[in-house]
Amino acid sequence: MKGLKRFVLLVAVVLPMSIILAACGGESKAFWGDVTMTGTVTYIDSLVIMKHVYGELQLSAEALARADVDGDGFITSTDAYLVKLYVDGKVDSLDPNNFNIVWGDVNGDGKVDEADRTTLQEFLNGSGVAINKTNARVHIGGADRDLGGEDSTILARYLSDSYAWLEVNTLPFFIANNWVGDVNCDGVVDADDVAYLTAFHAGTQTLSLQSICNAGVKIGGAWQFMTPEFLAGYIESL
Ligand SMILES: [Ca+2]
Ligand SMILES: [Ca+2]
Ligand SMILES: [Ca+2]
Repeated sequence: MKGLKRFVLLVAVVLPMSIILAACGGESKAFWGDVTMTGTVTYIDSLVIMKHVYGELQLSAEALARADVDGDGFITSTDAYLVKLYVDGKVDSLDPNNFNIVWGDVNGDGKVDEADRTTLQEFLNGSGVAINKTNARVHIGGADRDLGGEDSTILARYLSDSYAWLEVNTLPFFIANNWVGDVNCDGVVDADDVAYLTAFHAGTQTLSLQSICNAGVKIGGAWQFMTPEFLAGYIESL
């Protein structure tokens, strides 16, 4: 009962107040995506959402409200991915009211059909046709990359009913524990990953969502990124 009261209080008071504060306070205080409640949105928020998705931590009620950045009512890898895109400067806002993602709707007409596959193919062939790049990015695994053949393949499989929904391919990708430390996502954990992580900590390397997961480590009860020294020690212990 106590827990329920607390939840109701959170929803009734804290959440609306946060929204009002966010609305009044402009960009000074992050709300959407800031699940760690530090006031800013970073890759750590993306990591924490992924850890929630895979049951490695349980987000609080307020964190849950902040995490559903695509506004579909569920916390999924899509939310973590959008937070990452925001940190990378590839989307302007994490307010679900500000953007309406329709995965696979490459041409932005509100529906997903054969025309989207044709448009994506034209884009990939360098025709210069304008597309909705967020909608088009249906393959979100692997290292950071441009739109490519994987997106086209997945869209084709969806249109031919081989896939029940777009993004289904992303889920198995994030589960394997043996990816720990494989920061550059090449399938092995070695000195190259230390170099990659060093570049990330120096601010010269962005991380893919998979990299973010692979670089995460729980220290002192909180998820954070490995330091290059930590990773080097981990590799030594293998
Ligand atoms: Ca969501
Ligand atoms: Ca379309
Ligand atoms: Ca590696």
